[in-house]
Amino acid sequence: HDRKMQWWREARFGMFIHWGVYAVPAGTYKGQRINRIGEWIMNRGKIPVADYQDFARQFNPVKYDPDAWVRMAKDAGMKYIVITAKHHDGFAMFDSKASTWDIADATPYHKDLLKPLAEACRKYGIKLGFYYSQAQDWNNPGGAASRKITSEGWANPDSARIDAYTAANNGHWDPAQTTKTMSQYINEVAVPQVKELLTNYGDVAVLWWDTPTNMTDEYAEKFNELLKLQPNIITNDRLKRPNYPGDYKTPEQRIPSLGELDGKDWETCMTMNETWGYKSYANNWKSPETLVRNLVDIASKGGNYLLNVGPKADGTFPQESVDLLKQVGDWMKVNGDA
Ligand code: FUL
Repeated sequence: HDRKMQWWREARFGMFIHWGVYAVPAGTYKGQRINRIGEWIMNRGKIPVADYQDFARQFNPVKYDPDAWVRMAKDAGMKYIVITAKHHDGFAMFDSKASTWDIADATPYHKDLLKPLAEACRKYGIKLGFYYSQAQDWNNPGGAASRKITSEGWANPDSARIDAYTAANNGHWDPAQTTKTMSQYINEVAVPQVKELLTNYGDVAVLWWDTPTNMTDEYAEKFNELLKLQPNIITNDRLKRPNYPGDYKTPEQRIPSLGELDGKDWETCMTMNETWGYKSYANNWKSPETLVRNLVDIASKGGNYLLNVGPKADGTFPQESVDLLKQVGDWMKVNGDA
Protein backbone atom coordinates (compact mmCIF):
# COMPACT_ATOMS: atom_id res chain seq x y z
CA HIS A 1 0.00 0.00 0.00
CA ASP A 2 2.74 2.44 0.98
CA ARG A 3 4.54 1.63 -2.25
CA LYS A 4 1.61 2.51 -4.50
CA MET A 5 0.87 5.68 -2.49
CA GLN A 6 4.40 6.99 -2.82
CA TRP A 7 4.07 9.14 -5.96
CA TRP A 8 0.77 10.53 -4.70
CA ARG A 9 2.20 11.49 -1.30
CA GLU A 10 5.02 13.32 -2.99
CA ALA A 11 2.79 14.98 -5.58
CA ARG A 12 1.06 17.59 -3.35
CA PHE A 13 -0.56 19.36 -6.28
CA GLY A 14 -2.88 18.11 -9.01
CA MET A 15 -5.39 19.38 -11.52
CA PHE A 16 -9.06 18.42 -11.39
CA ILE A 17 -10.90 18.85 -14.69
CA HIS A 18 -14.70 19.01 -14.81
CA TRP A 19 -15.62 18.92 -18.45
CA GLY A 20 -18.75 17.70 -20.15
CA VAL A 21 -21.96 18.59 -21.98
CA TYR A 22 -22.87 21.00 -19.15
CA ALA A 23 -20.25 23.36 -20.59
CA VAL A 24 -22.68 23.99 -23.47
CA PRO A 25 -25.54 25.54 -21.43
CA ALA A 26 -22.78 26.96 -19.19
CA GLY A 27 -25.22 27.76 -16.39
CA THR A 28 -28.19 29.02 -18.42
CA TYR A 29 -31.30 27.07 -19.49
CA LYS A 30 -34.06 28.66 -21.56
CA GLY A 31 -32.77 32.10 -20.72
CA GLN A 32 -32.75 31.41 -17.00
CA ARG A 33 -29.66 31.35 -14.87
CA ILE A 34 -29.70 28.09 -12.89
CA ASN A 35 -28.01 28.59 -9.57
CA ARG A 36 -25.20 26.64 -7.95
CA ILE A 37 -22.58 24.44 -9.55
CA GLY A 38 -22.64 24.27 -13.34
CA GLU A 39 -22.28 20.50 -13.78
CA TRP A 40 -25.53 20.07 -11.81
CA ILE A 41 -27.58 22.21 -14.21
CA MET A 42 -29.65 19.27 -15.45
CA ASN A 43 -30.67 18.33 -11.92
CA ARG A 44 -31.02 21.90 -10.63
CA GLY A 45 -33.03 23.00 -13.63
CA LYS A 46 -34.94 19.70 -13.77
CA ILE A 47 -34.11 19.65 -17.47
CA PRO A 48 -35.87 16.83 -19.35
CA VAL A 49 -33.61 14.10 -20.73
CA ALA A 50 -34.43 14.93 -24.37
CA ASP A 51 -33.67 18.65 -23.89
CA TYR A 52 -30.42 17.96 -22.14
CA GLN A 53 -29.34 15.51 -24.82
CA ASP A 54 -29.89 18.25 -27.41
CA PHE A 55 -27.01 20.16 -25.85
CA ALA A 56 -24.67 17.35 -26.91
CA ARG A 57 -25.32 18.22 -30.55
CA GLN A 58 -23.57 21.51 -29.83
CA PHE A 59 -20.67 19.93 -27.98
CA ASN A 60 -17.92 20.19 -30.57
CA PRO A 61 -14.62 21.00 -28.84
CA VAL A 62 -12.57 21.70 -31.97
CA LYS A 63 -10.07 23.79 -30.00
CA TYR A 64 -9.30 20.95 -27.58
CA ASP A 65 -5.52 20.72 -27.23
CA PRO A 66 -4.64 18.17 -24.54
CA ASP A 67 -0.93 18.77 -25.07
CA ALA A 68 -1.45 22.40 -24.05
CA TRP A 69 -3.63 21.36 -21.08
CA VAL A 70 -0.97 19.04 -19.72
CA ARG A 71 1.74 21.65 -20.23
CA MET A 72 -0.31 24.19 -18.26
CA ALA A 73 -0.66 21.69 -15.41
CA LYS A 74 3.01 20.81 -15.47
CA ASP A 75 4.14 24.43 -15.64
CA ALA A 76 1.98 25.16 -12.58
CA GLY A 77 3.88 22.47 -10.66
CA MET A 78 1.09 19.92 -10.75
CA LYS A 79 1.99 16.25 -10.84
CA TYR A 80 -1.31 14.63 -11.74
CA ILE A 81 -4.61 15.24 -13.48
CA VAL A 82 -8.03 13.83 -12.63
CA ILE A 83 -10.65 14.36 -15.35
CA THR A 84 -14.38 13.64 -15.38
CA ALA A 85 -14.68 10.56 -17.59
CA LYS A 86 -18.39 10.59 -16.71
CA HIS A 87 -20.10 13.02 -14.35
CA HIS A 88 -23.63 12.75 -12.90
CA ASP A 89 -25.15 13.64 -16.27
CA GLY A 90 -23.95 10.23 -17.39
CA PHE A 91 -22.21 11.52 -20.49
CA ALA A 92 -19.11 9.48 -21.37
CA MET A 93 -16.20 11.64 -22.53
CA PHE A 94 -14.78 8.54 -24.21
CA ASP A 95 -15.87 6.16 -26.95
CA SER A 96 -17.98 3.75 -24.94
CA LYS A 97 -19.59 0.62 -26.32
CA ALA A 98 -21.90 0.43 -23.31
CA SER A 99 -23.97 3.53 -24.11
CA THR A 100 -24.67 5.85 -27.03
CA TRP A 101 -24.76 8.77 -24.58
CA ASP A 102 -21.09 9.42 -25.25
CA ILE A 103 -18.75 11.69 -27.17
CA ALA A 104 -18.51 9.29 -30.12
CA ASP A 105 -22.23 8.80 -30.75
CA ALA A 106 -24.03 11.86 -29.39
CA THR A 107 -21.87 14.76 -30.60
CA PRO A 108 -20.58 16.15 -33.89
CA TYR A 109 -17.01 15.73 -32.57
CA HIS A 110 -17.19 11.90 -32.64
CA LYS A 111 -13.71 11.30 -31.22
CA ASP A 112 -12.60 9.95 -27.86
CA LEU A 113 -11.42 12.85 -25.65
CA LEU A 114 -9.51 10.80 -23.09
CA LYS A 115 -7.12 8.94 -25.41
CA PRO A 116 -5.17 12.02 -26.56
CA LEU A 117 -5.10 13.31 -22.98
CA ALA A 118 -3.62 10.02 -21.80
CA GLU A 119 -0.98 10.30 -24.52
CA ALA A 120 -0.08 13.86 -23.55
CA CYS A 121 0.18 12.86 -19.88
CA ARG A 122 2.57 10.04 -20.77
CA LYS A 123 4.61 12.44 -22.88
CA TYR A 124 5.09 14.92 -20.02
CA GLY A 125 5.31 12.46 -17.13
CA ILE A 126 2.03 13.54 -15.54
CA LYS A 127 -0.14 10.88 -13.87
CA LEU A 128 -3.72 10.58 -15.12
CA GLY A 129 -6.76 9.64 -13.09
CA PHE A 130 -10.42 9.30 -13.98
CA TYR A 131 -13.38 10.70 -12.09
CA TYR A 132 -16.35 8.37 -12.64
CA SER A 133 -19.84 8.93 -11.24
CA GLN A 134 -20.65 5.31 -10.50
CA ALA A 135 -24.09 5.74 -8.91
CA GLN A 136 -25.68 8.97 -10.09
CA ASP A 137 -26.52 9.01 -13.77
CA TRP A 138 -29.36 11.24 -14.93
CA ASN A 139 -29.39 10.06 -18.57
CA ASN A 140 -28.65 6.36 -18.68
CA PRO A 141 -31.91 4.80 -17.41
CA GLY A 142 -31.68 3.24 -13.97
CA GLY A 143 -28.94 5.55 -12.74
CA ALA A 144 -29.46 7.22 -9.38
CA ALA A 145 -30.46 10.85 -8.85
CA SER A 146 -29.51 12.46 -5.60
CA ARG A 147 -31.87 14.89 -3.97
CA LYS A 148 -29.77 15.33 -0.90
CA ILE A 149 -28.02 18.59 -1.35
CA THR A 150 -26.42 19.17 1.99
CA SER A 151 -24.46 15.97 2.54
CA GLU A 152 -21.06 17.14 1.32
CA GLY A 153 -21.31 20.68 2.56
CA TRP A 154 -21.20 22.17 -0.91
CA ALA A 155 -24.75 23.39 -1.34
CA ASN A 156 -27.36 25.33 0.48
CA PRO A 157 -30.48 23.54 1.75
CA ASP A 158 -32.78 26.44 0.92
CA SER A 159 -32.16 25.96 -2.79
CA ALA A 160 -33.90 22.60 -2.81
CA ARG A 161 -37.03 22.78 -4.96
CA ILE A 162 -38.10 19.23 -5.14
CA ASP A 163 -41.48 18.83 -6.74
CA ALA A 164 -43.99 16.09 -6.00
CA TYR A 165 -42.82 13.90 -8.86
CA THR A 166 -39.22 14.05 -7.76
CA ALA A 167 -40.16 13.30 -4.19
CA ALA A 168 -42.19 10.27 -5.29
CA ASN A 169 -39.53 9.00 -7.70
CA ASN A 170 -36.32 8.86 -5.76
CA GLY A 171 -35.01 12.15 -7.04
CA HIS A 172 -35.80 11.54 -10.72
CA TRP A 173 -37.77 14.13 -12.67
CA ASP A 174 -38.27 12.49 -16.08
CA PRO A 175 -39.95 9.09 -16.65
CA ALA A 176 -37.18 8.33 -19.17
CA GLN A 177 -34.78 8.04 -16.24
CA THR A 178 -36.56 5.09 -14.68
CA THR A 179 -37.25 2.74 -17.58
CA LYS A 180 -34.57 0.43 -16.15
CA THR A 181 -33.57 -0.64 -12.66
CA MET A 182 -30.45 0.52 -10.91
CA SER A 183 -29.07 -2.98 -11.07
CA GLN A 184 -29.51 -2.97 -14.86
CA TYR A 185 -27.73 0.36 -15.04
CA ILE A 186 -24.85 -0.93 -12.89
CA ASN A 187 -24.44 -4.13 -14.90
CA GLU A 188 -25.09 -2.80 -18.39
CA VAL A 189 -23.53 0.65 -18.27
CA ALA A 190 -21.42 1.53 -15.25
CA VAL A 191 -19.46 -1.69 -14.77
CA PRO A 192 -18.69 -2.09 -18.52
CA GLN A 193 -17.66 1.57 -18.74
CA VAL A 194 -15.29 1.37 -15.79
CA LYS A 195 -13.84 -1.73 -17.42
CA GLU A 196 -13.30 0.26 -20.62
CA LEU A 197 -11.58 3.03 -18.70
CA LEU A 198 -9.29 0.60 -16.93
CA THR A 199 -8.44 -1.27 -20.14
CA ASN A 200 -8.13 1.16 -23.03
CA TYR A 201 -6.09 4.10 -21.73
CA GLY A 202 -2.82 2.67 -20.45
CA ASP A 203 -1.88 3.24 -16.83
CA VAL A 204 -4.65 4.81 -14.78
CA ALA A 205 -3.25 6.38 -11.62
CA VAL A 206 -6.47 7.20 -9.75
CA LEU A 207 -10.13 6.22 -9.81
CA TRP A 208 -12.09 9.10 -8.28
CA TRP A 209 -15.55 7.82 -7.37
CA ASP A 210 -18.31 10.22 -6.37
CA THR A 211 -21.65 10.53 -4.54
CA PRO A 212 -22.56 6.91 -3.66
CA THR A 213 -26.33 7.55 -3.93
CA ASN A 214 -28.25 4.26 -3.46
CA MET A 215 -25.03 2.25 -3.72
CA THR A 216 -24.99 -1.21 -2.14
CA ASP A 217 -22.01 -3.25 -1.04
CA GLU A 218 -22.86 -5.66 -3.84
CA TYR A 219 -22.53 -2.94 -6.49
CA ALA A 220 -19.41 -1.56 -4.85
CA GLU A 221 -17.77 -4.95 -4.94
CA LYS A 222 -18.28 -5.19 -8.71
CA PHE A 223 -16.36 -1.95 -9.19
CA ASN A 224 -13.76 -2.90 -6.64
CA GLU A 225 -13.06 -6.16 -8.50
CA LEU A 226 -12.38 -4.25 -11.71
CA LEU A 227 -9.59 -2.30 -10.04
CA LYS A 228 -7.46 -5.44 -10.33
CA LEU A 229 -7.07 -4.50 -13.98
CA GLN A 230 -4.74 -1.73 -12.78
CA PRO A 231 -2.63 -3.14 -9.95
CA ASN A 232 -1.11 0.23 -9.00
CA ILE A 233 -4.29 2.28 -9.07
CA ILE A 234 -5.37 4.23 -5.99
CA THR A 235 -8.89 5.33 -5.17
CA ASN A 236 -10.68 7.94 -3.11
CA ASP A 237 -13.23 7.31 -0.36
CA ARG A 238 -16.47 7.84 -2.27
CA LEU A 239 -17.24 4.40 -3.72
CA LYS A 240 -19.55 3.36 -0.89
CA ARG A 241 -19.48 4.25 2.76
CA PRO A 242 -18.42 2.84 5.20
CA ASN A 243 -17.08 -0.43 3.80
CA TYR A 244 -15.02 1.00 0.96
CA PRO A 245 -12.80 3.69 2.49
CA GLY A 246 -10.36 3.71 -0.45
CA ASP A 247 -6.84 5.05 -0.15
CA TYR A 248 -7.50 8.66 0.79
CA LYS A 249 -10.12 11.06 2.10
CA THR A 250 -11.59 13.91 0.07
CA PRO A 251 -12.48 17.07 1.98
CA GLU A 252 -14.32 19.23 -0.54
CA GLN A 253 -13.84 23.00 -0.84
CA ARG A 254 -12.13 23.15 2.54
CA ILE A 255 -8.80 22.56 4.24
CA PRO A 256 -8.94 20.42 7.37
CA SER A 257 -7.79 21.93 10.64
CA LEU A 258 -4.89 20.31 12.50
CA GLY A 259 -7.33 18.79 14.96
CA GLU A 260 -9.08 16.87 12.19
CA LEU A 261 -5.95 15.15 10.92
CA ASP A 262 -5.91 11.49 11.87
CA GLY A 263 -2.93 10.12 9.99
CA LYS A 264 -4.98 9.04 6.96
CA ASP A 265 -4.07 10.36 3.53
CA TRP A 266 -6.24 13.20 2.26
CA GLU A 267 -6.76 15.49 -0.71
CA THR A 268 -8.61 18.78 -0.69
CA CYS A 269 -10.40 19.39 -3.97
CA MET A 270 -11.33 22.99 -4.68
CA THR A 271 -12.65 25.27 -7.37
CA MET A 272 -10.89 28.43 -8.61
CA ASN A 273 -14.23 30.23 -8.75
CA GLU A 274 -17.68 29.08 -7.54
CA THR A 275 -18.29 26.14 -9.86
CA TRP A 276 -16.61 22.93 -11.06
CA GLY A 277 -18.23 22.76 -14.49
CA TYR A 278 -17.97 25.88 -16.66
CA LYS A 279 -20.54 28.66 -16.15
CA SER A 280 -20.28 31.69 -18.40
CA TYR A 281 -21.07 34.14 -15.58
CA ALA A 282 -19.12 32.61 -12.69
CA ASN A 283 -16.73 35.42 -11.84
CA ASN A 284 -15.84 34.93 -8.22
CA TRP A 285 -12.22 33.97 -8.89
CA LYS A 286 -9.79 33.34 -6.09
CA SER A 287 -6.60 35.36 -6.13
CA PRO A 288 -3.24 33.76 -6.94
CA GLU A 289 -2.21 34.59 -3.35
CA THR A 290 -5.13 32.55 -2.02
CA LEU A 291 -4.26 29.60 -4.22
CA VAL A 292 -0.61 29.63 -3.17
CA ARG A 293 -1.54 30.01 0.51
CA ASN A 294 -3.96 27.10 0.23
CA LEU A 295 -1.30 24.95 -1.39
CA VAL A 296 1.22 25.79 1.31
CA ASP A 297 -1.33 25.23 4.07
CA ILE A 298 -2.31 21.84 2.62
CA ALA A 299 1.25 20.70 1.91
CA SER A 300 2.35 21.72 5.40
CA LYS A 301 -0.35 19.47 6.86
CA GLY A 302 0.57 16.52 4.65
CA GLY A 303 -2.30 16.69 2.17
CA ASN A 304 -2.69 17.14 -1.57
CA TYR A 305 -4.39 20.03 -3.38
CA LEU A 306 -6.57 19.06 -6.34
CA LEU A 307 -7.36 22.38 -7.99
CA ASN A 308 -10.16 22.48 -10.53
CA VAL A 309 -10.43 23.85 -14.04
CA GLY A 310 -13.79 23.87 -15.85
CA PRO A 311 -13.04 24.03 -19.59
CA LYS A 312 -15.45 25.60 -22.05
CA ALA A 313 -17.40 23.65 -24.66
CA ASP A 314 -14.91 24.63 -27.38
CA GLY A 315 -12.12 22.83 -25.53
CA THR A 316 -10.29 25.83 -24.07
CA PHE A 317 -9.65 26.74 -20.44
CA PRO A 318 -11.27 29.97 -19.24
CA GLN A 319 -8.66 32.73 -19.55
CA GLU A 320 -8.84 33.42 -15.79
CA SER A 321 -7.79 29.82 -15.09
CA VAL A 322 -4.94 30.07 -17.58
CA ASP A 323 -3.72 33.24 -15.85
CA LEU A 324 -4.04 31.78 -12.34
CA LEU A 325 -2.15 28.63 -13.30
CA LYS A 326 0.60 30.76 -14.74
CA GLN A 327 0.88 32.88 -11.59
CA VAL A 328 0.95 29.85 -9.30
CA GLY A 329 3.56 28.31 -11.62
CA ASP A 330 5.75 31.40 -11.41
CA TRP A 331 5.67 31.12 -7.63
CA MET A 332 6.35 27.37 -7.79
CA LYS A 333 9.38 27.88 -10.01
CA VAL A 334 11.00 29.95 -7.27
CA ASN A 335 9.63 28.20 -4.18
CA GLY A 336 8.48 24.77 -5.25
CA ASP A 337 9.73 22.17 -7.69
CA ALA A 338 7.94 23.07 -10.91
C1 FUL B 1 -19.39 16.51 -5.74
C2 FUL B 1 -20.14 16.45 -7.06
O1 FUL B 1 -21.52 16.31 -6.85
C3 FUL B 1 -19.79 17.77 -7.71
O2 FUL B 1 -20.48 17.96 -8.89
C4 FUL B 1 -18.28 17.78 -7.95
O3 FUL B 1 -17.95 16.77 -8.88
C5 FUL B 1 -17.52 17.54 -6.65
C6 FUL B 1 -16.04 17.42 -6.81
O4 FUL B 1 -18.00 16.37 -6.04
O5 FUL B 1 -19.78 15.66 -4.80
